[in-house]
Amino acid sequence: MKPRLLITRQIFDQVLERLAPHFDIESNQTDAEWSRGELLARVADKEALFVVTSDKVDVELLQAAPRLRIVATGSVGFNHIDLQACSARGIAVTNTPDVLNEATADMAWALLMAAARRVCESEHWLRAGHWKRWAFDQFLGADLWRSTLGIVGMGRIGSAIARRARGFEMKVLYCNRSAAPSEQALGAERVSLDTLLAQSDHVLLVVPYSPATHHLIGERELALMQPHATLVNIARGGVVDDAALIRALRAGRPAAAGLDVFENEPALNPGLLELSNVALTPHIGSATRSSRVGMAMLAAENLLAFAANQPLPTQVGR
Ligand code: 8YV
Repeated sequence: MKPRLLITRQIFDQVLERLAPHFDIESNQTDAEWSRGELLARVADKEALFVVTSDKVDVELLQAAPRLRIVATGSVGFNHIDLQACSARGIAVTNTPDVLNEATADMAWALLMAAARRVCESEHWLRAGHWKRWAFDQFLGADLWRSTLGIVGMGRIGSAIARRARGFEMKVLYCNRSAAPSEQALGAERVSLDTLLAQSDHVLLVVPYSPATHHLIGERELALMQPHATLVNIARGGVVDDAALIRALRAGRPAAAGLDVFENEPALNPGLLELSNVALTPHIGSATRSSRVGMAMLAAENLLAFAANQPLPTQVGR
């Protein structure tokens, strides 16, 4: 008998076709997210579960899923999964590293440029019919070329961002638990978080979320930033204290922000919507076709390895 697999989102046809011969699949075919109760009911008889970051895999879910053997998340981040509880039950957890590095690094740059050069703000102004004349001081933004970039979290995505900074002839500072092996090749200098915040013209957050990085950037840290600086968060909601950021942006320090992730997403702190100096995107850091298909396919490869009793390609927390 084939193992039963629950897939919480619509996925690409080619991925479903890869999985279909090996699993008895129940998947969400609608645009709507299943309610928590519905998810818990559907997972009850499943051996395998394919989730995304908004599906919380916690003790409650595991209790509702006595047959569960594997959780494959279609994401590199796995802070939505209780690894300890899974491991205590002998449930394997897999993620999707690397396949999204370049797309996510591109998005960090897209948000940085949009925020620093006021792309969204000026577009809204233009669409609202305010453009009557050209002026020397209209929508002055911050320079990127030869500025100082601070990268908080120099892992695979952080390094991909730093590589792109070379083309902008930027000085690159970074902070990380340990020195990045690519430090020399990237021409990057490791400093403390406080030094990075104080010396950078642009700060990019790329750290995984954990209790240790909860509100890593709050009121004190924002106050260390330069008034003209830009803050970009493509990491996780909760790494930034959104309420503190709103107060700081209102006061104009930092000058601008670019945010792809939020504390209670998809709900947004309404204060963000009132600010013109913030560029907002709905958690689309990895959203290119090749990257998203790569992520779904890697999650599928892990599930197929499980079905074949083979080592899992990208297991976490072992
Ligand atoms: C995902 C992400 O697209 O991989 C991650 O950790 O945050 C995004 O790339 C999204 O969270 C879907 O699971």
